[in-house]
Amino acid sequence: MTIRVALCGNPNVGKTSLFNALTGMRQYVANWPGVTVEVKEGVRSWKGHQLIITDLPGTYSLFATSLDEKIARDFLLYNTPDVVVVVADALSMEQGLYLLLEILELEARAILVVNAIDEAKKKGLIIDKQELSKHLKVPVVLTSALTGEGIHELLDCIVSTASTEQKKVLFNFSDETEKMIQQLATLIKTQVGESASRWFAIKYLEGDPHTVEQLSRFDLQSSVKPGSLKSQIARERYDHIQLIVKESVAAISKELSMSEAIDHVLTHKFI
Ligand code: BGO
Repeated sequence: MTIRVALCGNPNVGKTSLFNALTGMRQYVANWPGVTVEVKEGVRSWKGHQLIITDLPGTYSLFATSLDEKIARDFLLYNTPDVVVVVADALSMEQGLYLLLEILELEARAILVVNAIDEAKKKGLIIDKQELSKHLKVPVVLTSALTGEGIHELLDCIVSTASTEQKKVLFNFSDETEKMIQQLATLIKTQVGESASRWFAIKYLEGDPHTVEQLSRFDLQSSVKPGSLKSQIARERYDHIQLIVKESVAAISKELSMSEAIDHVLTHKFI
């Protein structure tokens, strides 16, 4: 079976190192017409399967304001890879989890990789992958691209995830926000299709310039202002992430209090 895998994550989380660990020397620059940013692809055989892994440009969100973000988002939206691996840094997971929540809106089969687990252990942090997985409803693999820890587990996880049923594991916003999303999704579903309508509704309410432009011909502005829920949506996602991190991160080192451990993972300000 050929499995198409997209690797995405914030810049500097070890995505390139992980890509190298997964694909070794079997990588090349993908030939994407009209795309000036270099995108690498690599191939890996694993237990009878061929994995084609695309290393998407590092991005903080799928808000299409930069070219890198637009490339990553268009790839996920229109190429629909079989599995999306979202790489987060064990020492500052917050933004990586934010990206994951956005990607889940695309109804992708996603895996969360928490990389640099060697660094987290050195600092006395325990990251409970079962707990993370329970809250996020996606498989979680802890890796170190530096030592190779977790790489085989990740390959196994990609193979097993590829053959699972594609399921909706959407983050539920507050009732008030959900109501606005659903109202807008209903208005646009004939234009963008049923399955993408929630994604476009959220992006419109966040004020994503690309989506606002795409939907401008439908004259939605009289009923819903673009960007009207921008801060509300971000706040609800971050609140949810903070709760998840509080449940999933613990301190093993005596010098590190529990709140310091959580603060560290959330903000990376500690030390
Ligand atoms: C330098 N563990 C540890 N400890 N470090 C890691 C891991 C890991 O699991 N994974 C990656 N790194 P990229 P993006 C560097 O380059 O893959 C390190 O942007 C240095 N360079 O080695 O490039 C990795 O693709 C000098 O560190 O990330 C790299 O996502 C001194 O994280 C950095 C120290 O990895 C970014 C580190 C000249």
